Amino acid sequence: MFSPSIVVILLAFFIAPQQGWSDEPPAHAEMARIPAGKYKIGFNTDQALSECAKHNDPCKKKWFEDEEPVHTIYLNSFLMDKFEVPQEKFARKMGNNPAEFKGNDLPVERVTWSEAVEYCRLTGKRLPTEAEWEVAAKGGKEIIYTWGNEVQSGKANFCDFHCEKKWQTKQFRDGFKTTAPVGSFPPNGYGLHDMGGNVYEWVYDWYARQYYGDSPAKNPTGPSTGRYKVMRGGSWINYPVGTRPTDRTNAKPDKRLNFVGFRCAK
Ligand SMILES: [Ca+2]
Ligand SMILES: [Ca+2]
Repeated sequence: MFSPSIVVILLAFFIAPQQGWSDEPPAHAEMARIPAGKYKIGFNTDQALSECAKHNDPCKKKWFEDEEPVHTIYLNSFLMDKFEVPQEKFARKMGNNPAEFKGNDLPVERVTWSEAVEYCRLTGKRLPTEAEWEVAAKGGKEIIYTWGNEVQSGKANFCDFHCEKKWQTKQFRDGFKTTAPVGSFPPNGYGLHDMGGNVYEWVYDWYARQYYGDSPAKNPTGPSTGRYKVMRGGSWINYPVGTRPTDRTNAKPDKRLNFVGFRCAK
């Protein structure tokens, strides 16, 4: 039998780490592992168009054509940050905070692609590839949005009732006019927050409109060159349909946009 003092010591052993938790948790607590395997990526254009038209007008087919064809790829296992990079962490590592909407827990935005690459490098990580990002965003499920198949209030930060843009989707309320503190909405199937909405996220790949038609079947890393970099996941400024895991968008890598941030992979 354990003596009472041993029980006390054992209890102290189990309780102490939580009381003495440092403000820098180990990497595994900040990241989720996405298993190696075959994954379906891409989306049907007509389905995307009808999904858009359920809640918004106008909707244009050309916005969604780059998500075709749906195809299967193989990915090695990787780690993904659970949160968009918040301003406090970015500023501490980079010595500046380019964000327009200021707040320690708000996601950094107005960050260039190169700055995102540099931040990830300094933290021993890298930007995810476009394919990794899409697979991670789906959370291991075949669903239209990161949370399921229907747009709902309280699942992601998009251009809702509070959003002061003329294309706001008034019938939904997420509570945020612009950016929300990272992790304000429930995680997806892999434990990742804000993969849909809040800020777009830069990924590693150059953008090519037809890339899903000719990408390699194993660990695709994008075209070898280009003018635009891919950003993913939609943001506070978008229709809900823009927050789907399969939505593909792009911008020049030196652009500073108040709706584009990033997260790192490893
Ligand atoms: Ca919003
Ligand atoms: Ca996001």
